[in-house]
Amino acid sequence: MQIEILSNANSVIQQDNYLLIQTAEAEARVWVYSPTIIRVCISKTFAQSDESFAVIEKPLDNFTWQHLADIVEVTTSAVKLVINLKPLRFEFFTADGQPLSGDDTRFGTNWQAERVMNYRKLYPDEKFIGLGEKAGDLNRRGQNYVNWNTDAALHTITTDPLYKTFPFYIGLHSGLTYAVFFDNTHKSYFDFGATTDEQMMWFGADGGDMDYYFFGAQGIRNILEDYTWLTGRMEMPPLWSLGYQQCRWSYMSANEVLDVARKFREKQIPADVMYCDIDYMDGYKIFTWNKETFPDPKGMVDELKSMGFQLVTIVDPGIKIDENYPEYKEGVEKGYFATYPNGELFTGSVWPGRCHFPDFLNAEVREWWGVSFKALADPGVEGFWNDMNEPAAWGQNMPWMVKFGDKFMPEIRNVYGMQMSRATYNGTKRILNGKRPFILTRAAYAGTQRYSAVWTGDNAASDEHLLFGQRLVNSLGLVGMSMIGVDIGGFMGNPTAELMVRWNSLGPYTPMFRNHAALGMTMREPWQWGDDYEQIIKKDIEQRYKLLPYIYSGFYQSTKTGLPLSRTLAIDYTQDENIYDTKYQNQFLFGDALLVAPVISTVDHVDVYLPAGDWYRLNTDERFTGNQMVNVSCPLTDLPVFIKAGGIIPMQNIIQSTNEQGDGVLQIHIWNGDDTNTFVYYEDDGATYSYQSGSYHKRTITFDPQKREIVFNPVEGEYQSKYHKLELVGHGLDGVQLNRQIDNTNEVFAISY
Ligand code: MIG
Repeated sequence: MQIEILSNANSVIQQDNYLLIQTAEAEARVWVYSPTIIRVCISKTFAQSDESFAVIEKPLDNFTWQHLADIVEVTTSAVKLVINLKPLRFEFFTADGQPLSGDDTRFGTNWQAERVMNYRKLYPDEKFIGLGEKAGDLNRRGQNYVNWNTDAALHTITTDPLYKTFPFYIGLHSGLTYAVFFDNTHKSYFDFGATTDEQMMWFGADGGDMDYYFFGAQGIRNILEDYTWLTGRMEMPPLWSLGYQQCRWSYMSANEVLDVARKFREKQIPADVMYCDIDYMDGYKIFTWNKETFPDPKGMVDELKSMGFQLVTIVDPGIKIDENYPEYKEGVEKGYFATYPNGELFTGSVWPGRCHFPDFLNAEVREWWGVSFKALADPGVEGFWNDMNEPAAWGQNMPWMVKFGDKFMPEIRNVYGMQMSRATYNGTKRILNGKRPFILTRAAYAGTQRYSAVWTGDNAASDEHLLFGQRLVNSLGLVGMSMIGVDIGGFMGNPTAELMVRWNSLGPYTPMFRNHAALGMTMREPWQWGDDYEQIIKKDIEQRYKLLPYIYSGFYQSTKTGLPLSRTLAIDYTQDENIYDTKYQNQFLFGDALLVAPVISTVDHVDVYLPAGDWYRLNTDERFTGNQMVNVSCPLTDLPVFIKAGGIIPMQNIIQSTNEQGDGVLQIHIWNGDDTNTFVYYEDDGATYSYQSGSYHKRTITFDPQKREIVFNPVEGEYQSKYHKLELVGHGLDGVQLNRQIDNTNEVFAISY
């Protein structure tokens, strides 16, 4: 095999809205998408259509560039791209000339046959974060990774690859930030200085183009806003999906599902969601129900709904080969399944036995798949869980000759799951007639936030997985995802009661709060752990329900800015070295005001790092000074959770499900601080898309501790808040009494204390 290194440019012209640069072996194109986003695509072919599964925005119509001897400069108000023509290399600077990131001048972009790579300069102090669901530390410096969506059953905390592909990383050096999104669906590789003698970092893929977007915004919040502008943001999730979710593989019958749901109500433990894993189906045939064990799906869902529960059902991609199965027959007739190159249908074995696999890359197939959900939606299901979509089959691998339209497996594997969730989302959105479906997927590619929530797959019931899971959630938050869950309790293995309790205490601060367990594992419901522990878990779940107004507002922020709900401290404390310390790297902000330190189940004291500012312990209101490590107690009843001084948190009374009206009082908790702080409160009907046409209730709350004043700014939107009273609750006000109730009117008003 030979190596070809991108050589001298022999022509540079502007064509339409891009710069076209030719070398002997390839062609480079440069587009400007915004002042902070520049795309470079280096290709040998440019034959294929310029389609992306991730990107939803278009480049600008024009941009500024100049040709100076052996250099071309593309400049925006924020970024300068210097293109060296001999040989062709790209380097990005801030507008005032500070180097951000560039090609290694010797090797730049190069090829080994179809494999394409980009070698880049590595700065001595450079750190890397991102890539989403990846093992290893928050700072990925010195690590290398592969993207190849895999059913990573039995994975450990070092397994790579896992289920998802997000080829997006953020680089940090010299007090600057930048990011790169490598939009390539082939098997891809990222080496953050693992093996290059501290000289280079590199990324590449087995095929396709060197097609990347460079982000030059300063500050990680701005980078996330740009990245999610380019690849899209989530829509508001149905409110019920933010309640407590109870899953297991499997509740084996309608009676069992109903019994568990009833028990939550009897015990007054709040919950919103029950799940049906694969055993609800007839012989694992997708879009069917087992007639013996689930004889009356509508009756079951009706009864669940009457108790304030929603049901989520699982679907896998594999369609069973069975002449009496309409989905099979129709799929074959219409040519909807993946084939071998000779046109024969590809067959793989999964739960149903021998199966064919829908070609979700085909719009007509997505349409067909979407409509099929009537079998689940008609009886009332509104949540759809997409599993095994790496895609998985027994033996894990699928022949690389398997074809999806005109593309082969190696090129589409990393987007298959995303396209399945796209089909599921668009289809069920239509069927539900204006109600928000809830979609959950295991496999994903950049942009999946537009369609679906994700969970981190088959973790294990251990303390190290508890911490690892949090790291995955935090890292997924750096790639556009916000609605993220881990199997609380651990999927494989049986947790100790203490681990179960501890993990549930992290649940309120996990974007998606779902308990799940594998087949054959001990039962995991909150009442399986003895009375005392049941009471602790109950309190944790209640905490989730109290926080829902805050959490819902946090998701609103995700829909507008791409900022995730669970935020690694790297987002706001980027330059603080301590937060990358492996001891503190799992800590995160949950929304604007809360700092959470995940803790294993076997300790009752833990070191927590509090970054700059003052902090209050949630359960005691004890005030701490930041910028230091503190050793705090952490009994199973009290996970270390802190509130940023000046923090504003809207809460509500404890309800048993999001269906319940509650007492109509929105509590506004504030914690004393030094600086003025604001919180954007957001509410809508929690169920439909009418918020997109003005039916929402949004207001900025400003807390000025110096003036001792809280201002409720005018309400925007036409939705009438379900809270008719506001109750102000002060913390850390040195004995000053703030607590009072007032009417929740839509006009501006101020409360002084
Ligand atoms: O081969 O549907 O990750 O959550 O319970 C295992 C059964 C298939 C894997 C999922 C897991 C689910 C299980 N599934």
